[in-house]
Amino acid sequence: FFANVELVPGDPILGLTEAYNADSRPTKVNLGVGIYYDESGRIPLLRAVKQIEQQLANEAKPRGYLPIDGLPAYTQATRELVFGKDSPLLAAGRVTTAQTVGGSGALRVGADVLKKLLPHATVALSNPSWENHRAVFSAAGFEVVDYTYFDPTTHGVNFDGLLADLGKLEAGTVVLLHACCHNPTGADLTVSQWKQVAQLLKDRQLFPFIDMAYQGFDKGIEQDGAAVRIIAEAGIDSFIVANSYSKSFSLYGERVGALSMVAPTAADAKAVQSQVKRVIRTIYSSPSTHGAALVAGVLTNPELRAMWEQELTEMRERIHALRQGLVEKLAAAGAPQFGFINEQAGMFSYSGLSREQVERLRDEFGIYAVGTGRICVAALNQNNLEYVAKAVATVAKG
Ligand code: PLP
Ligand code: TYF
Repeated sequence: FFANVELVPGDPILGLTEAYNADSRPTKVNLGVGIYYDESGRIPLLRAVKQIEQQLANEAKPRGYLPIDGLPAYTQATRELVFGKDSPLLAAGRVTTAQTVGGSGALRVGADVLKKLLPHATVALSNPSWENHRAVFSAAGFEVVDYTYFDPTTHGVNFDGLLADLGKLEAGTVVLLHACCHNPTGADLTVSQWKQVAQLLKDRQLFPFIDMAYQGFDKGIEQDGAAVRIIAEAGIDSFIVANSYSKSFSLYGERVGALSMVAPTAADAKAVQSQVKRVIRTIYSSPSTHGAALVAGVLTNPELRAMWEQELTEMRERIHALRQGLVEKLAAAGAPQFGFINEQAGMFSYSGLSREQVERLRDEFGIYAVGTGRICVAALNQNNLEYVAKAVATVAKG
């Protein structure tokens, strides 16, 4: 049966890490995958996470199955973080949240539920978007289209193009929106632009599907969640938020995410939750315990929560400093045209480097970036910053 099976291409981003690992040059740098590394080049284990983990180890609790939709303390704390504790949607019981296998799991479960509820919808993604968005929504059976997003000349958002394209979509189209720290470009909407987008979505009866994988990585927990609140305040009665703690808790491998679905009434939310549970039951039955216990333990303990918020603040401030350092070192190396990196948000920057320039970075310098020119700023540190800046300046000169 398995003779002549088609070999399909691997994930281009995760494949870069394999190539990086196989590279023997000591000066190599991996700017490919979206992971936050600390100043020593390691993935941090946050102090708050370490504390709760030790506490839980001491308690040595049994590991029964979680409910299909996950740990209640986790889903409740997530709802409050994502929508804001004082959100009228929460008070009205209109938000139903399920723990999922990472943000990726939230996207896929959300897509499968939507396929059942809006079977004929098309899904619109920003151009460009995270490559997995297209893969996940296509795999769930949706036709996927693009809307204009990035302007390569300004390295920011082409807002007129975005409004024009969203305005042309058919009513009922699912519009995937990055809440903040847009992957791959680093170009985000301002609050006033979000308000215009929310109004347009409402007027044209488009369905918002918000992906929030980087809450707290640009301006702060509340500011980075502005898109969710603005869409709620616009009076759009049904929408989805997929969120991930992979980055904000530095818990990549624990696969901690959640799917929140907003419905017009509390009764509708109950029915929606039954649909979510049916989908989860038929994929993996119920989620795993450990990561969710860590996140819930930190979010619900005032002391640990304050510690986590402080650590999150340190991570985002360090990213800002790295952006600034990179821009300065690039200018010093004769490439002053990269000032826009300071205007972009989150882990990523669409650097504007061509595929050929990215290849030269890899071949000549052992610096790995995505072929589209996306670099992960959060992989820089004081040891590699100057090396990277000089290499980028060299290939940018041509
Ligand atoms: N959405 C975006 C935009 C991402 O960049 C990521 C990155 O990992 C995810 C979703 C998936 O999150 P997770 O790693 O928790 O599955
Ligand atoms: O875009 C990134 O680099 C992160 C990590 O299939 C990632 O979101 C990349 C590819 C993938 C899963 C996660």
